[in-house]
Amino acid sequence: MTDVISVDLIGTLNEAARAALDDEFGALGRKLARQGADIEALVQRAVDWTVAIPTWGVGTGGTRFARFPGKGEPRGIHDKLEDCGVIQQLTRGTRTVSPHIPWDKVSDYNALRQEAAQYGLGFDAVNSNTFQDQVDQKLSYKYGSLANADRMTRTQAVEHNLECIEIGRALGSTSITVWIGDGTNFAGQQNLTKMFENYLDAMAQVYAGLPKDWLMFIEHKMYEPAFYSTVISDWGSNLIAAQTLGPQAKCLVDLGHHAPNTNIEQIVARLIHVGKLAGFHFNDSKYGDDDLDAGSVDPFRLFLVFNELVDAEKRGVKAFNPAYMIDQSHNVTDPIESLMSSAIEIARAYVQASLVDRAALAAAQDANDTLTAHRILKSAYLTDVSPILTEARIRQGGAADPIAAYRKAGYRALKAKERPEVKGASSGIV
Ligand code: LRH
Ligand code: MN
Repeated sequence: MTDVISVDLIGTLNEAARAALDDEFGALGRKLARQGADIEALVQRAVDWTVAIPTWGVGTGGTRFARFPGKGEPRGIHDKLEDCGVIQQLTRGTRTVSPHIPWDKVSDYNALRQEAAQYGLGFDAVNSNTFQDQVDQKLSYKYGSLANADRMTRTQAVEHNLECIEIGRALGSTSITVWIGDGTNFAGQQNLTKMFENYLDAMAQVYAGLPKDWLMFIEHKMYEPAFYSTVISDWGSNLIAAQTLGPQAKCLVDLGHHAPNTNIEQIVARLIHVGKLAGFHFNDSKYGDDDLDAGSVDPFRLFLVFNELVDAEKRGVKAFNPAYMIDQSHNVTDPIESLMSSAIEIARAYVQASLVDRAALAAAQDANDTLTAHRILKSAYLTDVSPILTEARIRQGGAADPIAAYRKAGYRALKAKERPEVKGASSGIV
């Protein structure tokens, strides 16, 4: 196991934080005990919790207008794994990475799997990419990929997804995420039903290539890059596709892929109800697919999504095992710091939702005691569970304050010396 950041430095910083933590942990423990909750059980839930890091998230992101690369930018998957190793070493809550093909293509995936294991990392869902044209590509995806009017282009997109499955098998993944930007910019540009049927026909060929223990995650998105219609634009189209394709196809919820103010927690509840919740791409947004840090705009909404997830877990929903992944674009912050902070905010929402007194909530709901029901939920959200999250990190060898430890270690400055500066204008999310 490779510890990129000095273990002694982490130990020294944790020791300095110990006294204050013990005081806050003790006080929270007594508060929770008065509510009949066991703080040690919550620490164990925080220890067991993990969320996947997007390999494409450790490089500085951008928009269609510009991308302003930072210092020590990762040059490729090997640098990205090292950066993901730092995030896991300090937070101890990000034990897998989600790769994107062809951005993370290499010649030896078995070696890459070993390399990741060195950092204590495994591979989560592999992401295909038929929303860009590659240099050696025969047919363009300008007018779509799996839903393109041209059969040969659809076949090319199917073959790419089947190749991603083979790559994922070599990496130890057991799922593929299929997001396509296919759609139209003008009414009449394409027949909306024919596009959907083309898509279903092509996805059935990808589905046929799934190993028996694999899942296919279908990701919906309201718009962008298409601006009039998008083939898989919402959870309705997504659910029809997943039900049409079969039991191994499920619906992935990227929080940023909905209209502002959409009640995403109810979409989550519905997908759980039909056994079709694949999992999540966590991020936050105020307007469009802003890919901002999770919990940075509307942490209460993130909590409400986790409230549905913990409720399903406590109800004993069968085969309930959603995939939890981050999908963000870090345009103005150090990507490693943003991913660590986001991983902590996602774990926070999970632990807060685990605090909800579900028996009392159900009783208030049954009695139509609206305000009591809301206050029970709100009191869990308003509980500062930071001591639980910090204790869970330290017990696993992580940092009491990952961002402080990262800055103290001077990792970015070190990488800035090692990795050539990226100059010149560029744009796009990666
Ligand atoms: C599409 C998306 C998808 C990824 C891409 C990087 O907006 O959310 O999940 O493939 O971002
Ligand atoms: Mn996404």
